[in-house]
Amino acid sequence: VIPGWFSEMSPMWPGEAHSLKVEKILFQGKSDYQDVIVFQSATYGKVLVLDGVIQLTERDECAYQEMITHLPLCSISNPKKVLVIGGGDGGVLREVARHSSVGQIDICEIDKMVVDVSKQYFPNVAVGYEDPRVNLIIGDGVAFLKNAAEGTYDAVIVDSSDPIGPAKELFEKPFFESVNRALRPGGVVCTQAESLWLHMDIIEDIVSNCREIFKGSVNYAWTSVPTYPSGVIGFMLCSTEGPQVDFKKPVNPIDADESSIKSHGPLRFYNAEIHSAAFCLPSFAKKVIDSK
Ligand code: AAT
Repeated sequence: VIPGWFSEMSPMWPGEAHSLKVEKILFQGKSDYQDVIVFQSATYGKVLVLDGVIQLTERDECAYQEMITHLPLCSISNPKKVLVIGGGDGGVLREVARHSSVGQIDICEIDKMVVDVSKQYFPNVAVGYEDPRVNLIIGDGVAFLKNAAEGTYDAVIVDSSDPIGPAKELFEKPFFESVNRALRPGGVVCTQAESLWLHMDIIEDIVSNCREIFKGSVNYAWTSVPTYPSGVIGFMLCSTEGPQVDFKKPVNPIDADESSIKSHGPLRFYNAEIHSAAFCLPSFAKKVIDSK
């Protein structure tokens, strides 16, 4: 451990630790679920850390939040009801709110401290909560989806932390079954699905569960986020039985949408080309994912 630096260590990425220089610790607390830290870094702006793991930095959060949101929402026309699981910082809400077709945005985050801390230290991220379409539920996403009415949502976005801690069940089969039930026919789900470099074992399990459950299409996409382990993170994108969804060909463009740019500013990362490119996989991963 280098004094004055934060190093991200976890059994999920043994033998390596990405480090950021700390200027100042702004918040340190312990919620019912996890340790919460906010610090000012020297080069990535403010950083939110849960149980020692970086959740977002001001500098690169756009890459993650824009991709996890617009990959599913730009793949279907006229999304109306959207559910976010996790995502307590509000960044995904901010991105969902760009879509004018959306009339209802439910969010189920387990940890109220994440919501409060984000509103205090990350106003440009938590701005998502200011949209009147947002309906916040503090609770466990697994329980929430178990009780959700069948066929309710056009899209579910699972912005979850890693499977060590409160998010463990969000990576398991019963959870994906509940998601499938809560989606309308031809509805879509996008879940945080870890790193191609570090977690092919986890990805393999998610892919085989999803192929059994989601009878539409099942795809893996990825993006570059410098402050996530190994610098990349992926997403599992699936659709339910019903009208076919071709995730690789976005039908609902947002990057040139004038009203979205006017109300929310231009997108920093997502565009239609990077959408399609996100589904191109390195050969080692393609072989495994296609064979599942
Ligand atoms: N958008 C920032 C990125 C995140 S945040 C993940 C959120 O999921 C956290 O706020 C956490 O409190 C919440 N969460 C964890 N478990 C549950 C649950 N069971 N139900 C609802 N919300 C939950 C993800 C960062 C990825 C990091 C990659 N290494």
